[in-house]
Amino acid sequence: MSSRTSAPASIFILTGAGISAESGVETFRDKGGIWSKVRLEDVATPEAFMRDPEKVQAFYNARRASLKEVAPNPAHRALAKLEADYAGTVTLVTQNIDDLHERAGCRDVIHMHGELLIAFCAACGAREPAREALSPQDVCPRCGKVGTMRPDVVWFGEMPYHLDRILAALGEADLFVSIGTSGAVYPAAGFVAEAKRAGIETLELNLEPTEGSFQFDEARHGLASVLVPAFVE
Ligand code: BJW
Repeated sequence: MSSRTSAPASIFILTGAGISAESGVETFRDKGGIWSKVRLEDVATPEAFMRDPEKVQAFYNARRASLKEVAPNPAHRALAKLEADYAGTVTLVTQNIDDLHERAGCRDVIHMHGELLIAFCAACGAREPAREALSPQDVCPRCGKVGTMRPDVVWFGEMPYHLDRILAALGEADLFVSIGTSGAVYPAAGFVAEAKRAGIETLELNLEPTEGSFQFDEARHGLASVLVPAFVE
């Protein structure tokens, strides 16, 4: 790891939309980002899905379709290399619902906000691959209900996935690295404070300073495609 004298035994990495930005995936809160075009209350809450499933499915269908047009960038590839080569433990937690970490070669990615390429039945909990568009007319292959299949993503007001595993790994880490996230959404936004409380070293890699930058021991600003490979080398 650059600028370190002894490598840490356990690295906890949190990624956000910024790591996929240079692949062509839209971020949420940057100028021209997703939340400047659509109200999150209309597409990213369970209430929105109940009120207007067509609109919510169309929003995610468009994002799923555009995933086919993008590819991992050097930042995703650098983290895959780190996971493969590092002698200690690497825990990779992403808030992203894309599959670019996996396509770069990462084997163990914890998707705390779910995955766009999985469909989930709100009635019985069945999960199945979702490579194509979902529709409010879809039938759950397990329970047979109509209109209950939704993208397996975590909306506002829902509990993020794998929190027990995530918090356990954070508690055992020596270094917390936050990459390409504005730190606007909890509970992920609270991980840096959690790390500080536990005496863990903290590093932010982001295009620009965030509201939470002051909480990190060190913050480096620039493109993820430059900062992340430099960090890994
Ligand atoms: C670059 C770059 C380049 C650009 N290189 N960098 C306090 C405690 C707990 C909960 C709450 C709380 N206060 C409020 C809440 C509730 C709520 C919340 O946080 N609201 C806030 C708005 C205040 N949270 C929830 O509802 C969550 N659930 C929950 O809290 O359950 C109860 C609970 C309680 C206590 C403990 C545990 C649980 C669920 C949140 C679900 C978020 N869902 C979304 C959408 C669904 C998936 C999808 O459609 O994709 O997830 S919202 C959206 O934001 C998406 C993202 O994963 C998430 C984070 O965004 P991210 O990744 O940070 O993107 P941006 O755009 O904000 O930032 C990008 C950054 O990249 C920028 O800084 C750029 O500068 C940078 N960048 N290009 C490097 N090339």
